[in-house]
Amino acid sequence: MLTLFHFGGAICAQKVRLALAEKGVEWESRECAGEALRDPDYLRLNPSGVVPTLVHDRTVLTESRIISEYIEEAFDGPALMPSDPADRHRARLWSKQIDDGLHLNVFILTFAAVGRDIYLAMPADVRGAMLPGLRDPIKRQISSDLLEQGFASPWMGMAVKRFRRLADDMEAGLAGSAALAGKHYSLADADYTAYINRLTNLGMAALWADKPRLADWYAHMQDRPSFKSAILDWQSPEELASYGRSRDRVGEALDAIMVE
Ligand SMILES: N[C@@H](CCC(=O)N[C@@H](CS)C(=O)NCC(=O)O)C(=O)O
Repeated sequence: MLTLFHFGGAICAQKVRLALAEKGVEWESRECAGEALRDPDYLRLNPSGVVPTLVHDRTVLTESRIISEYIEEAFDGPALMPSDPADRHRARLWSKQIDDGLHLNVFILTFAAVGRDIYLAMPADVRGAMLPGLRDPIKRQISSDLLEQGFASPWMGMAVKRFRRLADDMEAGLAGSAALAGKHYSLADADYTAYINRLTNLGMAALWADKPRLADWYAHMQDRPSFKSAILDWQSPEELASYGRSRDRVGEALDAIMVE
C-alpha cells in the first residue's frame, strides 16, 4: 500500500506526484494542509510539519528529493535516472540545487505573491501558529519579513536573481539535449517542471523570455500526460484565482527588480 500525504499546490509534492506518474505507480491520496500539518499524528510521520510524506506499507519516507529516488528504486517502470554515471551525477546536481536554495527562493516568491494575503487575513494567534517553517527558524524569519514588507522585502530581489541565474543555467544545460541530464527524461526534468510551472503561474515567465531552449523544454514537459495527472488535476479554483491575482501585480515588481 502506497499513501502520499500532500496538498495540490505543494511544489515538493508535485515533484513526487510527477515521479509516481512517470513511473506508472498507483497511490492513495491523503490531503494534508494548513492545520493538518500541525496535527501531532502527522508530526509523528513528518516532524518538520511539511509535505510530502510517502508511506509505503510500514515505511515512512520524507524529503521529496529522496522520496523520488526511492520511487525510482523501489518500483518497476520506466527508468527515471540516467544509466550513465556522469549523467546520474548531473541529474543529482540539478536536484541538489533545489535543496540548496532554489526551494527557499520559490517559497519567497510564492509567499510574497500569494501566501502573504492569506496569512494577513488570519487572526494574529492563528497566523503565529500556522506560519511556515515550524522546524526551520530561517524560513520562519523570512516569512515574518515577507509578511511585513511584501514585494519590497530584500528577499524578493535575491530570489528573482537566483531564478535568472537558473534560467541561464538551464538554457546552457539544454544545449546538447532535450532533457536536463543525459538524453532521456529523468527526475531532474520532473523536479524542474514543478519549479518552472510555479514561476509561470506567478507571472514570472519573463525570466526566460530570451531562453528558447528552456521555453521548448517546458512546452514538452507540459505535453507529457504526467503534467495533467500530477499538476493540473490537483489545482483548486482557489489556487488558480490566487495565481491570477499574482500575475496582475507581479509584472511591475519584476520590472523594478530586473533593472537593478
Ligand atoms: N525539503 C522538504 C521541503 C518540504 C516543504 O517545504 N514543503 C512545503 C510545501 S512545498 C510545506 O509543506 N510547507 C508548509 C509549511 O512550511 O508549513 C522536501 O523537499 O520535502
